[in-house]
Amino acid sequence: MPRLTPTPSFDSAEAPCVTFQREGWLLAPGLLDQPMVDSLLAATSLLEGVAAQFERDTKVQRVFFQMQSASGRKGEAAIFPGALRKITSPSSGQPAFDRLRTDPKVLAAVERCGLVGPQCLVDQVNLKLPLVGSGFPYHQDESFLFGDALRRVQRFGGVNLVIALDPSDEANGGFEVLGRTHRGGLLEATYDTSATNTGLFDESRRVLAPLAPGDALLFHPRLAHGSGPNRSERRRRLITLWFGGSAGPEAPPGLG
Ligand SMILES: O=C(O)CCC(=O)C(=O)O
Repeated sequence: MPRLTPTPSFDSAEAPCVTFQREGWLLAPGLLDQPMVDSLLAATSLLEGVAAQFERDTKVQRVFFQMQSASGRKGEAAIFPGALRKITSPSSGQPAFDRLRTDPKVLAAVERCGLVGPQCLVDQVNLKLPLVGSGFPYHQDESFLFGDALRRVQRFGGVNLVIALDPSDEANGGFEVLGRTHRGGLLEATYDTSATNTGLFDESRRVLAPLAPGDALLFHPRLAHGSGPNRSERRRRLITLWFGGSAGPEAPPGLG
């Protein structure tokens, strides 16, 4: 069963950066207000409109549309035209997503976890469609970094976060973290999106934290995380943002 308490959070008495370094993650309830969530949902709908007839993964300008296939595997045909699994760089197509990369509340939350001079490296929105939306195998985001972004995170640390646009819970494939797994190294893991990678990482501190729209969960780029399929008739749209530091002290222990 997922462990639900105690939940590391900005609402706890402990300094957020201390909790973040120990647990590898932290909840920020109500990070975004409803008008902001509504503007991001509207932007997501506009991007879904662009992809309405897509049957294959497609890049439009700098926005990459990854389709939901029957197996969940990347690169396969869409389960139906317009069925989206993930949009990478929605900020290149929609101003609401672009503004989010420098949103003061988002930057402040990331800074409270210990990052100095945060720079957004990656933005995405995951659609996880009702009934057909597949899960994300447990993985460590740091293993996908390369070039300048990797060097930045290695030198100054990084903080990633997800922000819920819909209520997110066990039934619709809520986001899961494997607490404290950031303390080990990067594990060799294949990233077959039709798999789960169950048993690869230490799951003894697995948490599926239910999220309301606007809630955020911040996590270390090395923390293993993932999610199950959406078995419900509800949507589960979730934004992911990755930040690297840019100045200040070299990465403190547990951040780099
Ligand atoms: O949307 C999710 O549940 C998982 C997000 C994630 O880890 C990813 O996009 O790589």
